[in-house]
Amino acid sequence: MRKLGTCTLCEAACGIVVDVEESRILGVRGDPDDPMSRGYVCPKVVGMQDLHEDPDRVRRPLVREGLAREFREVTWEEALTFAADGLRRVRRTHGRDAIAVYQGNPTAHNLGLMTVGQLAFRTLGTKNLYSASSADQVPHMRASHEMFGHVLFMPVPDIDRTDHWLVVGANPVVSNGSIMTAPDVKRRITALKERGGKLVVVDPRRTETAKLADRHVFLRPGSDALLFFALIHVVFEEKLTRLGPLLEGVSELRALARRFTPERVSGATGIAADDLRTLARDFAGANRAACYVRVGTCHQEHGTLASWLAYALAAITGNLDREGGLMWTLPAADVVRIADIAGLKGHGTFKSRVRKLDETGGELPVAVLAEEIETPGRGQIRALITSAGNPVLSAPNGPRVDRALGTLEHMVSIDGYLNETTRHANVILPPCSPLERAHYDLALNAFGVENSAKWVDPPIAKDADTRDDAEIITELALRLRLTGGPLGAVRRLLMRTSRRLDPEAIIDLALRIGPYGLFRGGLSVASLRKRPHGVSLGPLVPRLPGMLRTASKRVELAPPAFVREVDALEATLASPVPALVLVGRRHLRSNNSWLHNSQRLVKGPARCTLLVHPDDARRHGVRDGERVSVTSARGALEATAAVSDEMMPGVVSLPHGWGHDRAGTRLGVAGAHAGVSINDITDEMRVDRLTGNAAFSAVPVAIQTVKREHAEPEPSQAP
Ligand SMILES: Nc1nc2c(c(=O)[nH]1)N[C@H]1C(S)=C(S)[C@@H](COP(=O)(O)OP(=O)(O)OC[C@H]3O[C@@H](n4cnc5c(=O)[nH]c(N)nc54)[C@H](O)[C@@H]3O)O[C@H]1N2
Ligand SMILES: Nc1nc2c(c(=O)[nH]1)N[C@H]1C(S)=C(S)[C@@H](COP(=O)(O)OP(=O)(O)OC[C@H]3O[C@@H](n4cnc5c(=O)[nH]c(N)nc54)[C@H](O)[C@@H]3O)O[C@H]1N2
Ligand code: SF4
Ligand SMILES: [Mo]
Repeated sequence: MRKLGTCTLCEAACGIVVDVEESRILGVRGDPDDPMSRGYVCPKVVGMQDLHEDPDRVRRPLVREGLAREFREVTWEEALTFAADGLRRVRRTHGRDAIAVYQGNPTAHNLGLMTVGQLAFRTLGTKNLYSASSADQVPHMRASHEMFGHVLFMPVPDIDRTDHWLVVGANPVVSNGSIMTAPDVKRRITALKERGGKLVVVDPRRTETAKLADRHVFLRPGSDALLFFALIHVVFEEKLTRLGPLLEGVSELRALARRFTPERVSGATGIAADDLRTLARDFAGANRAACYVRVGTCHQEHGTLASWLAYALAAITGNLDREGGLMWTLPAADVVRIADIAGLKGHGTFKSRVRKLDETGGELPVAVLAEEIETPGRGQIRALITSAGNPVLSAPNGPRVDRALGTLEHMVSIDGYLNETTRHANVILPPCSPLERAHYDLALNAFGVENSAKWVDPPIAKDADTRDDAEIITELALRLRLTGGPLGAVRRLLMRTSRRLDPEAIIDLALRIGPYGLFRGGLSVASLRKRPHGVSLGPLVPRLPGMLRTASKRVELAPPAFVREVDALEATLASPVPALVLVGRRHLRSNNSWLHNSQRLVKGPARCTLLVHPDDARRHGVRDGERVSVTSARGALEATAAVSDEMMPGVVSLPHGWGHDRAGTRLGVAGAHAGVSINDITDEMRVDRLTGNAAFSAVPVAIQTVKREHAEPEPSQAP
């Protein structure tokens, strides 16, 4: 039998066909009739089947009591009661803020977690909400908040209609795009070139995307805000602006940019002044140009400034909210409305207790999670719920998180793996596999390069003793008596139309009141069910000024909070450039920390290698294939060197999400390909100054060949 679905492993959200015989999966392939992905899938898609079948995946709830090291399998009833009792005990003894929640990246790909999960966690009433966002895109969120009025109004590049695509700090050919739902990026790049357009990549590594580019420029990690200021400088100086009527703060921006001449930032960015001028002229001179910034520009101390200036560059060259420039998706189910109901905050409405870092979107930066657990006093975290997250490997200074988790009074993990993080839990509540749940891409449809919608019924029926994430969280919420708050509000809203609180009802309501709803096309879950390959709702359309939520109802090009930071940015021009810095990278067959237990995906040459430029290798006496130690201010790790001129001199690169050799996990395949965790040596004190987002990039390091003493020959056993 042929079942239709969506691959939920990355943001491309490709349509899939699952071939099933009885309950056995024969294979997973691309759906040629999906209007967005048109049959495309990447090699990672086999992970959908492998996850489903993985014998190591936790299928029944596990409980670990007291000081016991071993988990035992229990009934759902027992597990949920145990989970809730522990949380209530902590809430009663230490107050609401003593319960923290950490939601990981797969949340965005999971309908239950995006709806019921978001509502329930925000109903707990704790200010200790954390997520992978603050290891990822919070700088984009803050920039969107200040410039356009909402943390979720992040623009996407209209790559299918642009003439010039400037990619800075992203590798979409491998990551398949992020905050830009664009299945088959390669096809779209080919189309761009066929229509005479250009791809320009700025990245400290000659990435897979850079290899397809018309132009690739190396940039010193961490200097993106300087780069964008220089580009803006040239645009103003050479009168290349195309200023629309909605821009506020043009003259302030011009005055600030005056300080950042290409000549002045050339040393810090590592880009020759002439090349900076060319980058600016080519961008501004293109008929339609889109700049795209992603994790590379977020993972740094001036990450928010980089996002701000990238959006500002688009705005002053007439490329904001315009075909082929940066645009906004018009999603069928409006996440902004749901977020508003869930009480999503903007920025800075409260601070973390210890380091006093600001919240964004109602969440505190994950960089403070460990210190909030470790530091005694009122509001100290004593219990933690992790949902779809693995902060021991993904948060900065993972070993500190690892130690802190061991000191909690109670920990509940909603996760299908007994991994580096969940091994600390007292209860593991395992959700069904992604093929056993219904799906609607609430998050990713809001960032599509086309407008689209698709409802997926579970391709495979789950058995009676298996729960999906929404069911698990609903049962937990009932036991915690979470009746008020956002969860209660949505429940009451649904009751008015005699529906129960479940993800399908929430999406149905959102679709009906959405922009293609009752009165305009009549989208609902029922109507989408009739078109199971999904529907295209057309290319991106201009959305300004209607969607702007800034007080001025204009695009703010010089938000005061950002302007105040410019002196600190300017001061970096005087700081010495470290001899060697560490950055991250992604691989097509990995997905953060959690697909390494698939034999089909993990096989092949070892991937967790340290890329080193030949000059640096020579300088440090390192040869290709040798073991090297990499030392930062935080610690040291060992990795195998791969010498490659793909790297910018002075920059080394190591992927994240490895280090699967911790005791107490159940990851047979991953354990055999353990690798090391880059976050063993990243620094939780290095954060984006305006958001507290983890600054994983540009970590100063030293490298050295590991000299092993020749082992003494074993004493002979022979008499
Ligand atoms: N040094 C460095 N660190 C980084 C990054 C980097 O580039 N460099 N990248 C950062 C980024 S962008 C991100 S997003 C984070 C990711 O950080 P995390 O989200 O913390 O980590 P993941 O590795 O994505 O772990 C996902 C977890 O969710 C579980 N899971 C998978 N699917 C589901 C599901 O449907 N339901 C439930 N309940 N659980 C599920 C998996 O078993 C796994 O335990 O890492 C960040 N860390
Ligand atoms: N195959 C695969 N796909 C994934 C993931 C995965 O782990 N594997 N993870 C998913 C997740 S959670 C996310 S958030 C997205 C991320 O998607 P992308 O943002 O495309 O992620 P990366 O491939 O890490 O690309 C970041 C690039 O920034 C560069 N870089 C590092 N430091 C700097 C800097 O200071 N300045 C500049 N300009 N560049 C810098 C790196 O060399 C790298 O090429 O990918 C998603 N897709
Ligand atoms: S690009 Fe690959 S991992 Fe991402 S959704 Fe498509 S098939 Fe899945
Ligand atoms: Mo991410």
